Amino acid sequence: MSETNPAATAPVTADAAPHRYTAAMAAEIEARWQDFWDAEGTYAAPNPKGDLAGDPELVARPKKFIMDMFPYPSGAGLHVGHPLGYIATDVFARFQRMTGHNVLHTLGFDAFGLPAEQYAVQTGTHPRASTEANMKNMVSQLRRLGLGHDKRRSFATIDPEYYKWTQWIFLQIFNSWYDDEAKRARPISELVAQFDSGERAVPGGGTWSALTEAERADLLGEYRLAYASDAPVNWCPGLGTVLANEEVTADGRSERGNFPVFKSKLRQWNMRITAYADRLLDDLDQLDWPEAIKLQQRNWIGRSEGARVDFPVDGERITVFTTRPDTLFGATYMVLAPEHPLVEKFTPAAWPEGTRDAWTGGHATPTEAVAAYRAQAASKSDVERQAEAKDKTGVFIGAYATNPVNGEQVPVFVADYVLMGYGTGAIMAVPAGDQRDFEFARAFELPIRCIVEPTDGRGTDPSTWESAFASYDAKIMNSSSDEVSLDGLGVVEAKERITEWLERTGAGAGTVNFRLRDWLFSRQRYWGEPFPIVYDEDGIAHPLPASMLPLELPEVEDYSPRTFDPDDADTKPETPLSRNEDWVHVTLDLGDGRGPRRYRRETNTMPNWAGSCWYELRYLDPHNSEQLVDPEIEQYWMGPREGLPHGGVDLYVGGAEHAVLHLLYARFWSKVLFDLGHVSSAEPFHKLFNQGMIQAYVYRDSRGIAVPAAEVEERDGAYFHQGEKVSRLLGKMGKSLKNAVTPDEICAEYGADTLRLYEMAMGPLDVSRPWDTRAVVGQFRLLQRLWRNVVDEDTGRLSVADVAETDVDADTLRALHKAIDGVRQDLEGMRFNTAIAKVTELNNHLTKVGGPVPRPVAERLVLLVAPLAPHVAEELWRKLGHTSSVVHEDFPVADPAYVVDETVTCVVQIKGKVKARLEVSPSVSEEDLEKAALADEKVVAALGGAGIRKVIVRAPKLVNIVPA
Ligand code: ANZ
Repeated sequence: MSETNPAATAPVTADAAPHRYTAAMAAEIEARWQDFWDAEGTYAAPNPKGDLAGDPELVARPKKFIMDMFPYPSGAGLHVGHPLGYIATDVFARFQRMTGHNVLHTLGFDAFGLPAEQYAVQTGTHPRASTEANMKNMVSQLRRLGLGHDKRRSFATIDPEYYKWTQWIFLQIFNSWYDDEAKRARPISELVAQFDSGERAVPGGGTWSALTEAERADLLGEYRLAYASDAPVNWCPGLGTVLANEEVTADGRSERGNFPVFKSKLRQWNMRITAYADRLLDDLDQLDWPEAIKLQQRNWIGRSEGARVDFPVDGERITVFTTRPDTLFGATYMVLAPEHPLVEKFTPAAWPEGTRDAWTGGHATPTEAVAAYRAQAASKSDVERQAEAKDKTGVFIGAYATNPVNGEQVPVFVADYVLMGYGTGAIMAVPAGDQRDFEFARAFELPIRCIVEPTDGRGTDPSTWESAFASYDAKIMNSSSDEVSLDGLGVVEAKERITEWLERTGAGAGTVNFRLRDWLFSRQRYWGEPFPIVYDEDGIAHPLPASMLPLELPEVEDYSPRTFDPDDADTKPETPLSRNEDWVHVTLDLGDGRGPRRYRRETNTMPNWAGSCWYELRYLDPHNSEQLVDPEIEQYWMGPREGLPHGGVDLYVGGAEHAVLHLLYARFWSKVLFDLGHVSSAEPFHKLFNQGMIQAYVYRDSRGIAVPAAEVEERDGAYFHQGEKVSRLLGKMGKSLKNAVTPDEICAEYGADTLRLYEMAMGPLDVSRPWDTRAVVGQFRLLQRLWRNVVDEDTGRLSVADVAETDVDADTLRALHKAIDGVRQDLEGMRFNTAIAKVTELNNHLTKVGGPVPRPVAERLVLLVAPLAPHVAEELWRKLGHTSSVVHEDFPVADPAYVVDETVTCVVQIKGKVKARLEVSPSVSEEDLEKAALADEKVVAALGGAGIRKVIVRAPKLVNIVPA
């Protein structure tokens, strides 16, 4: 949408004053300073040591590590929405540089992953070729914006020197286990030592030395933080790969591509992120993140306090997890998830006497009924299974369990509303208290016992109820045995008492359950990091030694994923790397004393999240080939410090869509690396900021098809495309909606400084806002006026008055210092839009006053603008006679004498009539304003002792009093 506005193009024409700030001039200035900054390494942030060591004076300053979520090099290139965050961090980084910080700011590329691969498959080019071409294009688009990046620190996750360390971290994770007592990860060798010495018992008895190699591998696999296991995973035939839970939408489809996802039992790599559930939850409190994101992480981790209860069955037992152990007396049946491993064991050959017809599903034997029900459940996603409105289905397995609290025999069912992946995969069903159990009990004619006294007047006879009764504020009833009574207790006390009883009798124990599952870490794709794992003849996994890293992704002919009919759940994935015999089967000496042997390589690749789990660390020490990161350098930029007990990046800006996936995974890796002593920061990102989205109008014709926004004309409030009326709605910006505006277009028309100002001026950074190309010119005009205030448009010479500050008129000094004060605070608080408003105000003041601008004012105006519009600021700074870059100048400091508190007039009305005027601070609180109004002499007099019925306060400007 690049409507050309006559007003916008006017200044660009040739008949303008020869030294006016025009698009052509902006282009020239911007290119010149970008080259200069690159050549001078203006944005190089020195490390305290190593190959990027530098100016000790800079290193000694307080430091700031300011980071963006790095981009994915998509084939579509950037539209103006993409750089919003990059510009914001750049403005902030420049401000921090000018206020005495050593600032690390750079940008790399997250270049592995599905979209690049899909794009490559579609276009028939190798993913590396297309990814590199895309990166090249993005680099030049980004360079045009004048972002102050330390380019020495940039990299892409597909660089072998980078993914060498991604693989190395995988090995660290593989080679460690979580010590629940010490609450941290430890090397697996320490666990082996414990088993070997007998300090820790080998499960199942026996000694470590008596175990075979395969048995040892299996046992350690139960502990390793990265492990392969056969488990039901999310298989997406349409994409040809398995997916992490986080990549599956609420309706059980793939986040990418929207294909059905099925549960399928496959051998896959997992990361034991669940070991860190508590720490991932607890440490959120220390982070400066938006509350909404913290909440999403808390919900995803999903900590529930409750109890484990064992229900005996024929000498075995079914263990359930419940959040309501206080309702144990109301448990009238049990349900196992259809996949529960004990189902087969408990299912007898024939229906026991007294089995109701409603329970059998019409099958002749329990075995048959269970098999049929299992097959039916397997074809559904977890979400379908849990859907609230859905009819409850299930079958009796032909067995009874004993309710430990009252000895009652309760029937055991399988039903798909109980999921294997949550709790223990088994529940005690309490139809009176749980709606799903209630519906099931009704459908299967199971008893419902009222164990919580309803507080809503429905009475205590469940046969008259229409739903379960759930409340935490009610009293327990019908819950007494010889051993324990909960009757009359509130829920909280009842929970305590029954948990104590469970623990005393050994029938159960208080426990905490998490919703979080382990992270499925392998993908059946080509374009990802190969696993540094090989298998021997016995199928035992061996890690490659670090000396064999990087294990490079082999060049292959056919890198396409094998996809299947999206609805065919019975398909199995095929890894593209497995088609490469020479690479897969190798003879290696792993340096483990076993000499050269034949091995088979792991042919899965890592998920696209792997590369972004630790990239902040690589920025610190990007060329280190010996270590992940030098500890001293890591400590310097990211270590714990005052107010940041876990350390981390000072500011991380990106979209809110990464609330769980990337941010949770990266936190997990940080914690493992911290535990193993490789880094001093236990959290990757201390402060997180989510920028809003830049939206754009989507124009659609009568068939609903988007038409090119740039070709749409507006007439009398209606929109037309080729004469046809079209509709207009606010939506996303993008190629598919034909409304993308590129930064390149805007830079060509106005220059990068104008684009930067416009994006920052559009509104508060965290709020989404509509793009309006026609409004961009407003910021261009600001820069023209700024230019005119410093440079003579006819001669190109400096036009400022060389006077001392003492000779500047008081009004101007007040305007200047207020602007300095306000802009400083706004930039520090990332309120870039209001900062620009203040710069504009000062600039307008100078224009209005007229005459040459006094040098002390002009200089500081240029410094105020420098973080926002760095090119024009650099140019003007040099014109003002300075020989060093504006980038490292000190940001101006306001003289408090001129920053007197402003006041506004507040009108006080009684019954709508003005009775008094108060001078108050613009930020006065409603309470204070009300007090001041009621205390005012004139108001007191006007009220004449009458009482007050109501006071309406609209701070800071109005108080309306309604007397009684
Ligand atoms: C008895 C009970 C009585 C329950 C009552 C609830 C209300 P949250 O809070 O999400 O942790 N549950 C346990 N495991 C399950 C599984 N694998 N699939 C489906 N449901 C499962 O929920 C915990 C509650 O969800 C547990 O507490 C259990 O039902 C059920 F008045 O046990 B409750």
